Amino acid sequence: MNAPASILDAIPRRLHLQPDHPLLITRKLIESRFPGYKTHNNLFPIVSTAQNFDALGFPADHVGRNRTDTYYINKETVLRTHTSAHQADTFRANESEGYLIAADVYRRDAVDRSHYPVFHQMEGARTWDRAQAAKEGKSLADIIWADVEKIPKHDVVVEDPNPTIHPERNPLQATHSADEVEAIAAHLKRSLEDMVITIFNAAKSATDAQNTSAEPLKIRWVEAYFPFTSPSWELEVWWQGEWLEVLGSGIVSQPILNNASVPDRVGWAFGLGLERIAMLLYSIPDIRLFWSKDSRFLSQFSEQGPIKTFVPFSKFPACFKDVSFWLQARKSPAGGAGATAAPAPSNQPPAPTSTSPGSASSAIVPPAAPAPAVPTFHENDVMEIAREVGGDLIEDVRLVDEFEHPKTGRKSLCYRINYRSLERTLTNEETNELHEKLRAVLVERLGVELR
Ligand code: FA5
Ligand code: MG
Repeated sequence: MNAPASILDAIPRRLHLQPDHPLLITRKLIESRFPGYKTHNNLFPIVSTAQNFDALGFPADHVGRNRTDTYYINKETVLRTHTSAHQADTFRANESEGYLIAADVYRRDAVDRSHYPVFHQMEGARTWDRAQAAKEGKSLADIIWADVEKIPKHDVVVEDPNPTIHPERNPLQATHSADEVEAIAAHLKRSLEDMVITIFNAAKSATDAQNTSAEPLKIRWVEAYFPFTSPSWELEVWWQGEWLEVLGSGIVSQPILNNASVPDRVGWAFGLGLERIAMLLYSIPDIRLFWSKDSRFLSQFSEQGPIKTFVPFSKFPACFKDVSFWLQARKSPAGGAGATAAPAPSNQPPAPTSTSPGSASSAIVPPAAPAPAVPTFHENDVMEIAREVGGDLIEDVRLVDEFEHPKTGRKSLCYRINYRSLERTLTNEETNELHEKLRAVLVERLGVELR
């Protein structure tokens, strides 16, 4: 069990079900663009590793399974890391051609304005029945193209430079035809573009109403990889000067459908970050705000009436503090006479980051055969300790310096912690106290040596 109290406390919050909460309003707005899709908003957050990983084809050594990335309740039970944990069961129930699942998900991850260890995803999927098409004497691709025509058209220019199928980067599955996949991909992309454009237009009318200038919408599709879809894509939106990833998607791996006893069905699935979409919709600048119980936040949102841009109640000052430490192994319990720890591994490439779910942060991985006494350092541990100690008073945690001692080979890291409350000005004593505590917990848990 590696879930701290701060995470367990979030489980009953269920923000996507709270009346007038921006995540509920965002969820409903998205649902309205998928008429006829069956919605599930009450699925229990604790799932088996079989549901979260195995059923989706995650290899046994996938980084997403690590305790550095995932909260375990016990060896075979986790807090779901994504709504895809419910794909197999929902396909098996086979209640509808399309479904949407909104739920809270949990990940050890980076700490910044767009990442939070508890967030909300919406999963969507749409499948078609090949056997039914054959019975009707129609081509499945033609049936799907006819459905594509039913999705509202738009005139936004979307960057989508890559071919739908790429033999190495984004391959066709063995049992699929290129014609079918082109049609399914068009249905997927048009559906999700319609959703994002709807959100953007609602946001734009909100800002226009307040007479501020809004930037034109810029969106793009990029190739992606997931163990449970192929080909796969991510959709990104230009937001406050950066590309913000809002969702992952792709053609559902056929073994998932086969194992769910619906081998005749083929289709697409996506998973989006509800907070990311709500941030676009309301111009909410920081993901921590969704957890606020402050009425100055909550009173700004209503299910009735038009969307109104969020007005930050005030910008309170930030306070940056750095912490530098040597990576160092814990002394062995046997206590080998003050045994100085072996140097942390160096010159290792960062762990792969495009793997999903999670892992936006880099890991400093041990050599192929790690010396057993050296605990692996993972940046997510720093992130979590920061959240635990500072809670929502920490806005951002960033690695600002890395240094390797030329003689000893020991490695030193420096993290910059940005303390800022969303609700008030922090006092110096308060931030100093938090920072001292943070330093102590880093030593205690990670066995690092402060510089
Ligand atoms: C997934 O979780 C896949 N299950 C999505 C998927 C579903 C792909 C079905 C294919 C088919 P990913 O890890 O990229 O993918 O997360 C999906 C979205 O969740 C991201 O695009 C982002 O919008 C949001 N997200 C991810 N991590 C965080 C975080 N720490 N805080 C807030 N939002 C996040
Ligand atoms: Mg992703």
